[in-house]
Amino acid sequence: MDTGETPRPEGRPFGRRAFLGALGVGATSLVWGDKALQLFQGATNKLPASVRAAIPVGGEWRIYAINLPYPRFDEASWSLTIDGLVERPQRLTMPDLRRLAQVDQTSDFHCVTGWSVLGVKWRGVRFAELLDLAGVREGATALKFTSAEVPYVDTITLKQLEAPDAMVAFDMDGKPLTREHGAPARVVIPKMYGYKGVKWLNRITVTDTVSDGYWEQRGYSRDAYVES
Ligand SMILES: Nc1nc2c(c(=O)[nH]1)N[C@H]1C(S)=C(S)[C@@H](COP(=O)(O)O)O[C@H]1N2
Ligand SMILES: [Mo]
Repeated sequence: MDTGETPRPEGRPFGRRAFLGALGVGATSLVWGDKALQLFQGATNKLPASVRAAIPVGGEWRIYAINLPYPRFDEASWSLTIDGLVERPQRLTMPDLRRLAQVDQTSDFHCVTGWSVLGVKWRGVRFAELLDLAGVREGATALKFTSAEVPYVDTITLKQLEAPDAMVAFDMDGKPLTREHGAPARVVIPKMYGYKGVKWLNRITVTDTVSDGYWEQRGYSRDAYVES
C-alpha cells in the first residue's frame, strides 16, 4: 500500500503562536473551546481560500514520515520491545498488547506547524500498564521511544509521562491504526505537540538519560507542551 507520497519535513521550527500571529489571529483562539472554535470558524469563512486552507481548524490529518516507504506491519513478526533499566525485559506481540487493560479516550491532536485534529478517539494502553509488566529499575528517569522508521526517536521523562492521558495507541477512531498513521502502535501525548508521538513504535527503552528526539535535534523543544 505505498502511497508514493513524498515526505513533508517540517522545515524550520516555528511556534504555533507565531504561525497564527502571521495570519492575524489572536492567541485566544488557541483555547479550542467549542464556542471559540465556532466563532473562529465563522471568521475564517471570510478569509480567502488559500489562507483558510493553512489554518489549523477542522479534522484534516497530514501524514508525516521522515524515511519512506512507511514501515509495514507484519503481525507474525512484529513485537514491542521494552528494555533498558527494567527488571523483566519484554517482547510483546500484538495479541499480548491487546490482552492488557485497554483504555479509550478522546483528545485533541496538535502539530507544532499549526494544524490540529480535534476529538480524536484513541484506544490503547497506559504507560503504567507496560512499565508494571517490565518493572522499572531504580535510577530510571525517562523513556526513549524508537520507531521502525529509522532514525525517528524521542525521549520523555517519567515525570512528564504522569499525564493521565498519555498512552500507546493501537486504534484511532474505532479502527486499528492505518499504516500511514503508524500501525500497529504509536505514542499519544495530547498535552504535547505531535512530534513527541512516535509512530510505528517498536521499542521503549527505560533510561536514566534524556536525549534529543528526531525533531529536537533539529531545533524543537524537548518540552513540547501545547501553548494555551
Ligand atoms: N515515525 C514517525 N513518527 C512521527 C513523525 C514522523 O515523521 N515519523 N512525525 C511526527 C509529527 S511532527 C506529527 S505532527 C505526527 C503526525 O501524525 P500523522 O502522520 O498520523 O498525521 O506524527 C509524529 N510522529
Ligand atoms: Mo508535527
